[in-house]
Amino acid sequence: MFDNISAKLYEVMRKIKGTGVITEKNIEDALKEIRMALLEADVSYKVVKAFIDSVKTKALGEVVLKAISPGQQFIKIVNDELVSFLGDAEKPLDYSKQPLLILLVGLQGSGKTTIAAKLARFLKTEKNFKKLLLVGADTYRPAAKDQLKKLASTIDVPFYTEDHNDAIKIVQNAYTLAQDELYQAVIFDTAGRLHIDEDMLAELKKMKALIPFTEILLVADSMLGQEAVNIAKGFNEALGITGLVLTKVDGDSRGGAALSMKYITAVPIKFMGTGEKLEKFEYFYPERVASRILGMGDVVSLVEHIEKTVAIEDAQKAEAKFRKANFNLEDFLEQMQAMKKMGPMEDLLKMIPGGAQLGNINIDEKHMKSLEAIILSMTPKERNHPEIINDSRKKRIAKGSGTTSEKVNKLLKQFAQARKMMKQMSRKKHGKPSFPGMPF
Ligand SMILES: Nc1nc2c(ncn2[C@@H]2O[C@H](COP(=O)(O)OP(=O)(O)O)[C@@H](O)[C@H]2O)c(=O)[nH]1
Ligand SMILES: [Mg+2]
Repeated sequence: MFDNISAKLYEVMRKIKGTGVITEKNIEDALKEIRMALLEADVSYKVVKAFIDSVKTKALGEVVLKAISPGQQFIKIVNDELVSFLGDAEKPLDYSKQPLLILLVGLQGSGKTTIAAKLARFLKTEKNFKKLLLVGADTYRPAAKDQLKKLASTIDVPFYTEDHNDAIKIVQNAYTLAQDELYQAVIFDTAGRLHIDEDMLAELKKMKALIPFTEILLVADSMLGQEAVNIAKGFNEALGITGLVLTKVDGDSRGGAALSMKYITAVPIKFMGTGEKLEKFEYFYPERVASRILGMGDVVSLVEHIEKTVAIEDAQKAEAKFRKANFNLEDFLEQMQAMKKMGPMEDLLKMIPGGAQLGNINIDEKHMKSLEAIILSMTPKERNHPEIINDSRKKRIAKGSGTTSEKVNKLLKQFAQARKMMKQMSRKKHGKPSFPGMPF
């Protein structure tokens, strides 16, 4: 799943990733392509519109246009919106009450019976449930009960059904049995139809009225296209589902159903079926899925990393000061320390797209450390007015920092040069701040 949409979005993101200056036009163009990619992946029109509008509002805000690396900031916004459209956090089952009563609903062939057995296996092996019951309440298809019975025996979980066609009676009796015998969890497999069908919904509604289900999970084939919306809506309006289970995620579906159904129902996608075998069952992690769709996990973590350590405002303040050319060694020290907080330069470089190829930009951390030591050995007055540093001060600073007078001299010279250049640049009112002659 998602391969197609992923390839398309990756291309859009790749184009915008390294963009140093971003305009409204860049954003509009990227959004147009994202819109196409989503529609081609069969995401519902309504959901595509909501998604694009939401990204647009955020992307045209101050943050992107003023960010240090706007292209990457934009990718982070798209990623965050994807996560939010897929559900903000994985929602496990509610284990607080026992017996855990799980009703599985969905169209015929969606994978309910398979999921019933997968869930039972999961509760047994991963959650250590000792007393589990699988209930065959699909009285619509002749072989349905047998199918579940066979699966139940392969995982050694008790199976319950009755030999008649009254599904409601079967469900009721199974519930009574679960209470009497203190079962910890009961999973009810029900009948589906090829389409949303009034009889089917009426039967399920009756079950819901009789039994206090902990979860009503809609099992849905991830191959569903535009009709996913109506199916999700139909089941949700009739039953008030508590979660979604996406099946056949291993297939070559385009992934649109996942985005659409979560948005339309506002209930979390709790699990995914990723194959016919019973162990092919996973939690649905919105973050992981979003990063698989975008293929830009690295960029997102880089932006998060930088956001965490250097507030954008701080960087802007420093930049403004630099432009005014009253940037002094105190500010220089602050900048260096802020960079240090971000972790080893090499790790940081690795996270920058293409950063691994920047091997020839040699950031000598030892050199940075000795520069820092020199500045730290200065008095605040010296840092603010480096011109007062005479030979005897130089000697004292060299001694304090464990360096030499020559090194102190070199730093002061480079700094004076940099400042001079900055003054010229700001007089011309252009040019990006940098540290000419400095190690970065
Ligand atoms: N590849 C794949 N096949 C699945 C998956 N889940 C179910 N199936 C297959 O889909 C078909 C219908 O599943 P079933 O559980 O009988 O659906 P139900 O009619 O809703 O009970 C069966 O052949 C299953 O083996 C899955 O996650 N991946
Ligand atoms: Mg079935």
